[in-house]
This record gives sequence, structure tokens and C-alpha cells, in this order.
Amino acid sequence: MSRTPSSARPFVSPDANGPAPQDPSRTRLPVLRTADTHCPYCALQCGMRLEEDADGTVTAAPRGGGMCKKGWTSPELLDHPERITRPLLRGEPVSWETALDHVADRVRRVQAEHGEDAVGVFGGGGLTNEKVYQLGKWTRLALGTKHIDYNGRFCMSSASAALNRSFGIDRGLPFPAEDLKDAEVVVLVGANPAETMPPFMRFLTGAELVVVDPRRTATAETAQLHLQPVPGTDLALANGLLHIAIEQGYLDHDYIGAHTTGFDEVRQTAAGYWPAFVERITGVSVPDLYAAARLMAGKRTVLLTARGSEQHAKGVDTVTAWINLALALGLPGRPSSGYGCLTGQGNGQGGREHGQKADQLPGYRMITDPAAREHVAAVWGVDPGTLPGAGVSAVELLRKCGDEVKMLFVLGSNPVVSAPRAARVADRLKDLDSLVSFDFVMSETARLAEVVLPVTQWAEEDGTMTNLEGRVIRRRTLRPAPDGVRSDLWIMKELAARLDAPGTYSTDPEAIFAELGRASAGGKADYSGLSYARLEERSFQWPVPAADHEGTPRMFTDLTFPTPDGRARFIAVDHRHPAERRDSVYPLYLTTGRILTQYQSGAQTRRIGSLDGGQFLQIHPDTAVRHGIGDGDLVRVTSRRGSYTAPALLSADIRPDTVFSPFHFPGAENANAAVSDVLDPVSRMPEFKVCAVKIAPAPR
Ligand SMILES: Nc1nc2c(c(=O)[nH]1)N[C@H]1C(S)=C(S)[C@@H](COP(=O)(O)OP(=O)(O)OC[C@H]3O[C@@H](n4cnc5c(=O)[nH]c(N)nc54)[C@H](O)[C@@H]3O)O[C@H]1N2
Ligand SMILES: Nc1nc2c(c(=O)[nH]1)N[C@H]1C(S)=C(S)[C@@H](COP(=O)(O)OP(=O)(O)OC[C@H]3O[C@@H](n4cnc5c(=O)[nH]c(N)nc54)[C@H](O)[C@@H]3O)O[C@H]1N2
Ligand code: SF4
Ligand SMILES: [Mo]
Repeated sequence: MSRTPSSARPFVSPDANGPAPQDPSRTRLPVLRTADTHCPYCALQCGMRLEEDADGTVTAAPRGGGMCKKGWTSPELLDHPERITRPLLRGEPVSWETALDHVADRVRRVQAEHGEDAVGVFGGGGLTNEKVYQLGKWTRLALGTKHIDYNGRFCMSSASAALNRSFGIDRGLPFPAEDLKDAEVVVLVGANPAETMPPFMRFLTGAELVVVDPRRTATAETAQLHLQPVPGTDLALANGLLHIAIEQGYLDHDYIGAHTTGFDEVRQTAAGYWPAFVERITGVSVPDLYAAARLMAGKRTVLLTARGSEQHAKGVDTVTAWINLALALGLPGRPSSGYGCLTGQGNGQGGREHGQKADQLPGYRMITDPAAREHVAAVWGVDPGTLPGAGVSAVELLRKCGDEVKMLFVLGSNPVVSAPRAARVADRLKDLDSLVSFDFVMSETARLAEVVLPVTQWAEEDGTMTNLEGRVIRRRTLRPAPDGVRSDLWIMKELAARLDAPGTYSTDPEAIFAELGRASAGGKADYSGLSYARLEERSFQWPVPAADHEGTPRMFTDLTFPTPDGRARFIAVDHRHPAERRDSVYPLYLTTGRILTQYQSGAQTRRIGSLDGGQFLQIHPDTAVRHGIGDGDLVRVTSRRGSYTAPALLSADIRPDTVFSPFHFPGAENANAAVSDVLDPVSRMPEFKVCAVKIAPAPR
């Protein structure tokens, strides 16, 4: 196990992350087939060419742009020995007939006894648009339940809610990433792209960088200015920067007057955020606050937030505070300027638009809106009255398991590892009458399932994904799936047939995409002008409301916003402390995140031999000494909810009051055993990025 987090190494270049070393004794055979597709992992969706040799070996290489180590090694999972290729019923291989009949029978029995809402669905932001769309339809029509939500609730939900509130629309980046090359200043708030999307760093080489992160990360290494706040204090920081901007006359009054509402209240709130007061809350020095504000003023500045700033019980208000700052400086809509949020999962953007959110219908419509219900019901050929209402958010859905919810379908997520308060989540799932997992490996969640259904991987399917720029791109099949494996779409169709469900279900992604287009027409995320034929030529950024529409690379360029009055909204927000503060019993803050070589719950990347990186606890040397902990010692990290163990990685790159672990590792090493499940009141995002812990040496 390598204990060196990649953040301990300075960032060199995206190419330093790949290609994976080839076996020199292996002579390349003739190429059997190729496919131009995109990486299976993060929201950057790097363009990738797959080649299959005559002996079945698949290799991946970038198409023009870059790729990180995870992309280069992604084909290793296709023929992995741990890949599942037969349905499993209580761990025993069975035929598809048996498995599907069993699942349909379970649904009928659970619903007959406990009602339709006793069945739930937990989806994922890595699923294609076609899967997400059909999943939302299948849940509402075939299962007839309101209980659907997905892991994007853990990911994007705070930024989504804030974007909708301030701008009236939720597209992570309102401009192409290329535009960042012309920005003069980029502020990265709680984002570590040098590890989480390395090729993205090439867009940032022209600008002065300000990084806001409690750790000196590989990204912070490249910055002109690194602000190192206490976790959970970004809101105060943003309000403090606005205070200075007002005091120093950095505001764009014409912009504020003509294109926004609500500034007066925000100005009053900001007045209370004196620099010395902000320094006391955040730990960022007054001179650094002034330096940051000065850097941004009067320039083409882009503020970008990611999970560090968003995964808090006040995540929505924190993002709002950064948007307020951007509006006050007159940035959104101006060239190479503005606010954006870095989406995380492969289809994190499309995954939040087409109906797997508890309160949502396709095209970013709300399920509680009568007009939206009518439109979508007409496309689905059903009466609007038959559509269920809004369900509950991901954490709340998991909490209901074994209680109100008796049966759960999970696809595209591994919540036993990735959900907060993970031990309790596992207990809840064990309390279900039936857990059904669609996956291609035995994830920790699949291990608890009554039925596991083996599905295709990215190189074996067609579809579309919507990347972090709102760009709709094509996933293309390289080769058919192994014997025994079926697509997520096929399983939905088969189960719908067994349940005599209303509506039609398809296994053809192109046909589903066409239907998705109709369902999204007139919605905020309008895909109705797109078709596979058009996507054959190039990618398009939504909205694309007509077949001759060229897409929308840049939003708000005329300085109007899709709010009722056409103006962006300032919303006054105040700082609150994290739900748990440090005290004498739990004297440290735990924050969590990612390392370059592992992806999410690790279900995929932990199985790839050439990807290294194990669990660790990043800890300041002074803090380690106080606790009698040496480099490499095993440490037990305990919160009010639970504990995990990790080897210590002594590093002066982290604040002395804070420790950090990645969340990619299961079992005794699972950081989410300790993490808090307190939720943001608006987005229902759990507070992944800060809780109070104590640490002690653990016996080996
Ligand atoms: N290698 C790799 N890449 C990935 C993923 C992966 O699992 N592995 N996952 C993808 C997904 S789904 C996502 S959502 C993105 C996430 O991408 P990022 O948001 O860049 O990743 P994180 O590591 O979760 O968090 C970023 C930083 O936030 C800092 N942070 C912690 N607490 C705070 C705080 O209170 N304030 C501030 N300002 N910063 C804080 C952490 O120290 C961390 O360096 O990455 C995507 N890319
Ligand atoms: N402590 C802490 N916890 C966190 C975070 C954090 O920063 N700190 N970040 C949160 C964030 S931002 C996210 S996005 C979540 C992610 O965490 P998870 O939701 O657990 O995401 P993955 O690990 O990507 O799980 C995807 C699962 O679905 C399978 N899969 C992949 N593609 C498909 C498909 O097309 N169909 C089907 N049926 N299965 C598929 C994979 O094999 C894997 O088992 O974790 C959250 N958890
Ligand atoms: S940066 Fe993201 S999309 Fe690109 S190769 Fe790495 S994991 Fe894949
Ligand atoms: Mo995410």
C-alpha cells in the first residue's frame, strides 16, 4: 500500500498521470475495432479512443485533450476476474428469468402489503441521460412510487439550489472551459482539480490563481495566493471579501443597478463582516483577505466552487455568498468572467436534469408543477393524476429503509461506502425485505443485496452524457457485453413487462434520447433540438430548443437571467458554525475528499491493479506529536457517530486543527463511519466536509 497521497506531490502536468506503463514484451496485434467515446469516470468526460486488439485487449488513449491515470487504466475493468456476469439471488447464480420473476414478485408483494411508496430507487450521477430518464419514468409509472433520489444529492445539490435561486437556472459552468484560458484571475474554492480532474489544469495556466482550501493541495501549490480557512467557514470568508470590496470601491454599480435585485440587504449583511472578525472565524489573515479582494477587482475573474465549499449543512448559503461576491463585482455574463460550479460525476449535470431527483421531472421540471406534470404525462401517454408527488432526498430515503421503505433498487451508487454515517446506512439496508443492486462488480452495497443484476460497462453501451460545461456528448459502444450481462435499460423493460406497467420502455438509447428530447421540450434543460444524428457531428451545450438551434455555449451574455424579472438575485446570507464544533473531547475537525488515483467509493478503481493509493490520515506534525502519533502509525479516528482507522501521514500542508482522509475505502477504513449526516435545510446535502473528531494511536 502506498501511503503517499498524491496531494503531497507537486502537480507537474496532466501527462505525468499517464499513460500506464505497457508490458514491453507484449507486441501489439492488429486492431480489431475502435470506438471514439469518453472516459467512464468524472465530469470532465475526457474524449477517449478505445482500441481492441485481435486478442481482445482493450486500450484507451486521449483524443486531443488530456486524460488522467484513471482514464488510461479504465479498460482494465472490462475483463476483470471480479466482474459479475450472472444474476445472483442471495449470492447464488440464477437465470435471468428466475432473478427477474423473483424481483417482480417481491415488488408486487411489498406493494400489496405496504403500499406503492414502500419501494424505493437510489440512482447515480454516472448513469447516462437515457438511463436516468427511463429510470425516473420507470419509477413513477412501473413502480408507481414517489421514492426516488440519487447520489447527486451528495455531490451537486447545494450548488444546484444556489444557482437556481440566484440565476434561475442550474448549469455548472455557464461557459466553455476553454474560456478560462482568457480569464485573468480564477478563484478555486474548495476544489482540487489537480487531483480530481487533472487535465482541467490546462485551462488555468493563463490566469492568476487563488485557492481556498484548508490543505495545501497539489492545486494550491500552483496558486499565487492560497487561503487556508478552517473547514466550514467559507461563508464568512466570502462575506468578508464582499465587505472589503465595498470598502475599497471595487463594486460594479452599473451592473448591480441594471441587472440584479436585492443588493441593499446583502450590503447591510456584509457590513457586519469586518476583516478582523472574519480572520477570527476563518483563520485567514486580514492582509490575505485584502490581497484576495484586490486580485479579483476590476479583472476578468471567475469564481469556481466545488465540494469543499458546498458539502456543508449551509452549503447552499455558502455558494450563495460566493455568487453575491461575483454579482457585486459585475462578473456573471461578462466574457471569461463569472461564477461556476465544477460538477463531479461523469453525468453529474445530465443526471440532475431528467427525473431521478425526488422532486423532478425531465427537462429540469418540478414534479409539483401542474403544467410540468401535464406536459410529461402527455409524452408518457398517461393521466397526470397517476404520477406520484415529490419524494425525499437521498439521506432521508436511506433513513426510511427497513421502516417505511421495504424494498430498494440501487444503481450507479455504492452508499454503504459513500453515504454519511455509513455503518447506520448498512444497518438500514440490512433491514429491508429486499435490496436489488444493478452493478458490474460486487460493490459493498451489492454484497448486501438479495438480488444482484450484472450490467454493461461504458465501453459496451451507447448513450449520452452531459459534462461539466453542460455539453451533451456521445458514449459509443466498442464491443458487445460478455455473455450473461444485460443493460440497465433492458432490466427496466423486462421488469416493467412483468409488472404490467403503463408506459413504454426501450432498450434502444437513441429512441429513448428522442423521447427525452420531447419530454424536456420547453423545460429549463431543453434537449429537444438534439438527436444522435446531430451529436454525430459535434457536441452541443444545452439548452438546444430546436433542431436548427446551435446550442448555448455561453449563458447570460446579454446580462439577462432566466428569473421572472430577468435580473440575477442577491440573497443575504449569514455565517453559522458547522453543526459540530471542536471541543475538549473532540478537539479536531475531520474533513474528507479525494485522491487522484481512486474514484468515489472505490468500487471500480480499487479493483484496478495499476492504480495505487490506500487510506491515510493527513495530520499536521505538531498535532501528531501532541497525540503521540508518528508517521505511518495506525490511528483511530472517532466522532460522536463512529470510528475508522488509517495510517498517519504527517504533513505540514494541513491546518493543525484539521485532519483529512479520503472516502474511497470500505470497512474498518471507511471515513464515512465518522462523518456526520446533518443536512442542509434547502439542498438536503450532508455535511461531508466537517465534523468534530478525536484521534488516538490504534493497536496494529
Ligand atoms: N481522483 C478523483 N477525481 C474525482 C472524483 C474521485 O472520486 N476521485 N470524484 C469526482 C466527483 S463525483 C466530484 S464531486 C469531484 C470533486 O472534486 P473536488 O471538489 O475538487 O474534490 P474534494 O477532494 O472532495 O474536495 C476539494 C477540496 O476541498 C477541500 N475542503 C475540505 N473542507 C473544506 C472547506 O470547508 N472549505 C474549503 N474551501 N475547502 C474545503 C479539501 O481539502 C479538498 O482538497 O471530483 C470528481 N473527480
Ligand atoms: N466522506 C465523504 N463522502 C462522500 C464524498 C466526500 O467528499 N466525502 N463525496 C460524495 C460525492 S460528491 C459523491 S458523487 C458520492 C459518490 O459515491 P457513490 O455514489 O458510491 O459512487 P460510485 O463509487 O461511483 O458508485 C458507483 C457504483 O455504481 C456502479 N456503476 C457504475 N456505472 C454504472 C452503470 O452505468 N450502471 C449501474 N447499474 N452501475 C454502475 C459502480 O460499479 C459502483 O459500484 O460520494 C459522496 N460521499
Ligand atoms: S480527468 Fe476525469 S474524465 Fe478525464 S481521464 Fe481522468 S477521470 Fe477520466
Ligand atoms: Mo460527486
